[in-house]
Amino acid sequence: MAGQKKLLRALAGEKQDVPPIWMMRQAGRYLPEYRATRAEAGDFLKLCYNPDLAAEVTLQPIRRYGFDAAILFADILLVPQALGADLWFVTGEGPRLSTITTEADFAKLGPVADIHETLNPIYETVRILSRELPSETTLIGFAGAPWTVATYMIAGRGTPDQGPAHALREENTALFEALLARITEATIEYLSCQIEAGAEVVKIFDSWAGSLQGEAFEKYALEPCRQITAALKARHPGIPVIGFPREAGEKYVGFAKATGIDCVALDNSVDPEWAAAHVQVDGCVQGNLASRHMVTGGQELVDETRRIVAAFRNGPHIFNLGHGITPDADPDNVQLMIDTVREG
Ligand code: 1CP
Repeated sequence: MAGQKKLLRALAGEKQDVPPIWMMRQAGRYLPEYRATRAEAGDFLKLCYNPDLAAEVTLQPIRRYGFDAAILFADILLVPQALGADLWFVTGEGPRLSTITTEADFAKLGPVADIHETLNPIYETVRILSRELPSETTLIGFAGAPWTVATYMIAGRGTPDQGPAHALREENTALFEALLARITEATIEYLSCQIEAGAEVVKIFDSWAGSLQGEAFEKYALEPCRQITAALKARHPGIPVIGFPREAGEKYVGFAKATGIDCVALDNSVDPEWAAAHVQVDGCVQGNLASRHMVTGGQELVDETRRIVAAFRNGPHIFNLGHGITPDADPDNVQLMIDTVREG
């Protein structure tokens, strides 16, 4: 595997003395250069749909820090928009979408075949990035997992407990499952186009997987991830897939085997020593430093970073945060984390 990019080597199961490193939301508001480009674009969605500027913000953290991977700059909520939902962002609050709670709402969504009309600029961003990234940097494409995307489509916004989505799932299971199936199909097409445009790895973000319990987790988090992974690997043999069933807890165990993904991304609620013993035994893991260290820094950041590197040292590992970096983070703390990981 010599000569291959560090991140791809980890995904292929190689243990490395210094793990590859990247960071969720590495292109984001904690960086002054991101804020400047976002202002130039006008707003967040205009930035997502402007291939030159979206490629620029994707490259900014690579130039500044030399991460081993770049993640396409886009958002998981572009898929609902491409399916016909209204989407807008309220400054200081977050996303808003038209809601889907009845068959009539669902009937207004368009067919999966039409999503590319909206999503073509995203594929163009991927093409620009695959030309412009340094040869050692891996390009990661992504999409939201069907359950997480559905929680926003049903509620019309982010919610603390995904209550409206759980309610629909219980009260109108047929409609809920039809919505999940539509998102699953769209996600396969979307990720497939990202791969054709040059994404070397894809990541499926299931940020709200942890709110699904028991059989519901198997049906609505694990099974869609398995279907998407199987379809992508059938069309693009060898494409590595990272899954992120956030806050899955004990359900992280066996998730990679059951879904066919190559790497499980861990949030910071799981202990790295526990995860090394129970999750990394099946293959590559990614994670899992708490994002708050990017705000607080200091010796605690160094100690916790060293602890995570040491815990995962005996198997394939991609160093990352347990969730996205927050806008109040200090860019110097990111450099301290990278230096600590790379000091070996
Ligand atoms: O104001 C801004 O500039 C917007 C902030 C922002 C950014 C930087 C949003 C709005 N999305 C993004 C980019 C983004 N979103 C990326 C780009 C690549 C990267 O650098 O990591 C990715 C991978 C996402 C994924 C995403 N969007 C998720 C899954 C991961 C996670 O954080 O749990 C989710 C849940 C979203 C929805 C979303 N988009 C934006 C916000 C603030 C939210 C969360 C809304 C909520 O739950 O209230």
